[in-house]
Amino acid sequence: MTAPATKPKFYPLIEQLAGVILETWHQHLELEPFTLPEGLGYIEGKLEGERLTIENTCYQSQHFRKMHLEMAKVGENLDILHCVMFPRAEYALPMFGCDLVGNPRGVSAAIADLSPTSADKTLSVDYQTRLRQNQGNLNFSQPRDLPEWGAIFSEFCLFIRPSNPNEEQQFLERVREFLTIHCQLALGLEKLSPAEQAIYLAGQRHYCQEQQRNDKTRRVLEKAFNPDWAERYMSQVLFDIPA
Ligand code: BLA
Repeated sequence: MTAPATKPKFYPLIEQLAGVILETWHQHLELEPFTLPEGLGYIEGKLEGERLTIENTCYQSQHFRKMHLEMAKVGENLDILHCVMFPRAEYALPMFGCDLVGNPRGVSAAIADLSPTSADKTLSVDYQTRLRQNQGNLNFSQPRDLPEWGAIFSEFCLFIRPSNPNEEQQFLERVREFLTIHCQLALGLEKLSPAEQAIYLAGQRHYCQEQQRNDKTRRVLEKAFNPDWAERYMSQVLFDIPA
């Protein structure tokens, strides 16, 4: 299926965040296309009579096996941005992940993180130093509690409901910072030994397994398509576990 001639309009913060993600990727990395499994680039389903559309943009680079930006729309009521950068196992890199869930009244969930994949599940000193620099300036009035599987996220994880335009812009700029730090530090890394690669790959596998426990995502996909399709999409597109 090909994308419709008229692009759907998303909640403004979602459009802006997609712009920031693509801009930062293009600014720092040499991008190559990444082909998703057959038929999963542009998708349409029906959720309780409402049309669900999913648009995927996907790249790879020297340091990242797969950089996935997804924008999904359920009728007029639910807009979702999902983004994950999967590192190549050759590099000691955390996982960048971001999810934004919006409705006509605002954004209910805005989450972004650089999640560790090392054996001791901490970020390197370089990441910690850069991430601490502006952390003290952040101020969100409605922080949200992570679910149990959220133990995969770092101490820098941002999970909030933005309560006004100022907080929306603050979130946007913090994500830009996460992405800039991530791309810049990735470019300076040496390749790991095969033994070390195995450890980081295990870390990625664990991250993906835990993300697949997100019942809220699964429920939207199960209702719009069916449980088998949802399982396939979550395990092969959203959080595919590298071999
Ligand atoms: C929450 N994700 C949600 C919610 C919905 C989705 C409807 C509930 C919103 C709310 O509680 O206000 C739905 N998200 C989707 C769908 C897709 C999607 C359908 O990406 C894809 C088609 N999720 C991620 C990534 C992270 C993530 C990369 O995909 C984090 C880096 C986190 N989403 C995340 C978390 C919650 C959430 C932690 C809250 C879960 C909870 O409260 O139980």
